Amino acid sequence: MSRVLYHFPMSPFSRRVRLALAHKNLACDQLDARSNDALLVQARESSTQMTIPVLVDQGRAIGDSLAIINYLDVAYPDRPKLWPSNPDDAALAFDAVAAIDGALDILVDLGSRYFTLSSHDHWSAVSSELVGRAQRNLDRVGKVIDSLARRTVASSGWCAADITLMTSVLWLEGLPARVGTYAPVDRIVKLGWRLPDVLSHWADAHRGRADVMAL
Ligand SMILES: N[C@@H](CCC(=O)N[C@@H](CS)C(=O)NCC(=O)O)C(=O)O
Repeated sequence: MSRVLYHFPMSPFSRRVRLALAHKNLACDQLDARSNDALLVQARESSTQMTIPVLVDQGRAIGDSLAIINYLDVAYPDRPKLWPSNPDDAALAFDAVAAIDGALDILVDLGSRYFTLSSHDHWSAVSSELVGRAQRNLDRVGKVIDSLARRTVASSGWCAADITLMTSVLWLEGLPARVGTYAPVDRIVKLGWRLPDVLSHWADAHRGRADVMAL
């Protein structure tokens, strides 16, 4: 049975899928979609999203990291679950992931897709408003994590919310060191957001995991 993941090695969206595959203990060929132009075109054209990551699993192509994670839980129900089944845990996990992506999507959009508008008169007002939203989302996730007297989002243990949060924290923490390597990184760093310390402290408990270290 073939399973291929088109990914970008440093992307938080790709990395969360790689951790999800590891959680499910599913082997997968991983193709760096930046390694050649033809591969990137092939990856983008495989799914309706036209973004990376894309998983092609047994002839089924799925774009969008969360769609891929949801798919994996449905397609492989006998493997460790990615989403908690207890409603209290599920509510926390889904809400945290929505907030994390509410921050990440804004930062990625402003630093890449929308950046061409940065010379527009209203750019400063619009981007400040959006970065404010991103910051509120990060701060909210920080408060939730701070309120939990445990190491994982769900009481049932490591799940897709932890995977999403971990890869996002690693990405946000790592951006300053990557300045000068890729123009969107430079722009995202300059947007003026701040990663709450509580999220880095939370991540400390998971940095030594074998799957995280293998990212
Ligand atoms: N919501 C998507 C976002 C993926 C995304 O933004 N991917 C970026 C790379 S980090 C991308 O494909 N950028 C190129 C493009 O949009 O053309 C997901 O969760 O997979």
